[in-house]
Amino acid sequence: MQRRPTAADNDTVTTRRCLALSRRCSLPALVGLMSGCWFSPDGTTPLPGETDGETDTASGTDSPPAESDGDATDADTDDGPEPTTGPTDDAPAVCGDGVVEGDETCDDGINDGSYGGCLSDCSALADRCGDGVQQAQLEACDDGDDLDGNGCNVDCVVSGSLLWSIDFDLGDETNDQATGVVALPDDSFTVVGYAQASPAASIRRFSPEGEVSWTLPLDYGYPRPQSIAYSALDEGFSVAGYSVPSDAWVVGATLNGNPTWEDEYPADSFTFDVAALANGGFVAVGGHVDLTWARRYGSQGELDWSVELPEPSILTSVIGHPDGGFIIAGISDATNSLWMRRYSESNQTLWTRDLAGYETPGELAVADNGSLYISGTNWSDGELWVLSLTAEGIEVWARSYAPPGGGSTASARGTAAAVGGGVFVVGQQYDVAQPAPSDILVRRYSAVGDLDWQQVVTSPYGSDGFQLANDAAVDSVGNLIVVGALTTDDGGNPWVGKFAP
Ligand SMILES: [Ca+2]
Ligand SMILES: [Ca+2]
Ligand SMILES: [Ca+2]
Repeated sequence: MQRRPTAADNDTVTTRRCLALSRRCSLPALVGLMSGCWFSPDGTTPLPGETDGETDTASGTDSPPAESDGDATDADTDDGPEPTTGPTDDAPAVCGDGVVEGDETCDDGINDGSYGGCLSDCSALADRCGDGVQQAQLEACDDGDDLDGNGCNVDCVVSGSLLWSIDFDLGDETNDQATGVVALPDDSFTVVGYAQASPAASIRRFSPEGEVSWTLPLDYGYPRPQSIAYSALDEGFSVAGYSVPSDAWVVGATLNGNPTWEDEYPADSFTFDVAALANGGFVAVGGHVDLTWARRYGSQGELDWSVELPEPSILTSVIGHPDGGFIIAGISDATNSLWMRRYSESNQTLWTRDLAGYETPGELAVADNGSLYISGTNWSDGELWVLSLTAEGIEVWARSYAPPGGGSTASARGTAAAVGGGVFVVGQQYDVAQPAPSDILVRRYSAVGDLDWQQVVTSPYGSDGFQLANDAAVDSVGNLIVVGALTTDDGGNPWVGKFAP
């Protein structure tokens, strides 16, 4: 996952906003924007959200690239004047030549004042996304800052907007559901799911717009795929799950959906999660009657390492860490608490934590800086919880949520780190005030634990049925892809929705 640009990355952020605008801009206008789209019209007042320390860098005053590498001997071989890369100070600026120079704030070569462009005298940018003013026909919002998730995003889309959603048949008309999703570097994504009452189960790859690229059936009796991981290094997937009644398996597949390897276990086993490792390969977690286990695989599915643990009682999640190691989490029945352990790249235990008060943990997530998130459900209180931890497993903050109204409950099933900080938690909401037995719940928390936004998704079919989210993934520009299930006119279907961050 790419790092979300920060305020320190003005050039990167500028490029992104301008690219977001490019759908509405001519190329010359875009070129003009690239050099100036972060600046207030008068060039003096910081935009809302800018701090005084964030100085302008694109007012046509960028220094030309250093002419030498600092080697003082350059002077010995070049007695002439230093070459210039642009007009000299005494050359008159020409508004309309497509070059930002002199006192010009912008110059896109057209300068007709149209949206996203430049005024006719090159003195200021025209109306645009990022100017802090909403142009009603063109922008859903515009808060002028460089933050996603705080109500209005950098592309002038309302934070948390459901950009699109789809559902599809998996073979029968009962409660089919999608259980896992992973985003790929090109912002396509891959979903696993299964049919409740038939052997149908599959891996399905979608384009960023939600069109199916391919489907790979999973043929393991009555399979219950639980999780999918993607390794960019190995250019392949791994899917973990089990088959009814209970045979655990972990399988590999190529980028094109061809099966490559598989690992199966004896009866009475379950596999709940699989994760890709920073330096290639995968780790899966599961368990059987008396033991839980973690198994580490190489890129071709070779078993590199495994461990069996008498405690915790169930391992529900595993996530790779940027340092090459991984973290596993589960439930300790003995203490009814959250159990976590971090391993190094060489499979050495770095720490183990047992945290009381967090029942039924769901999924782990890791931020780009290596800090951790996990969410879960305290069923006894009818509330979901989310926990922010340092990479050493020290609690930073914790939040819980239950819908208003006695008898309403919320549960968390999926966790995904937001680009630039913060975390998404997805799950299910039973709201006694609503007709549906349950709806899809999506919440975004900031890096310090504030609720940025929440969405509750009901069935577009007008059904009062059963909706839930099982998993979530974040693509390279920060969009959130959520998978789960939806009640339709002809039964339950796997559901996929894409949300603006
Ligand atoms: Ca010019
Ligand atoms: Ca605007
Ligand atoms: Ca914003």
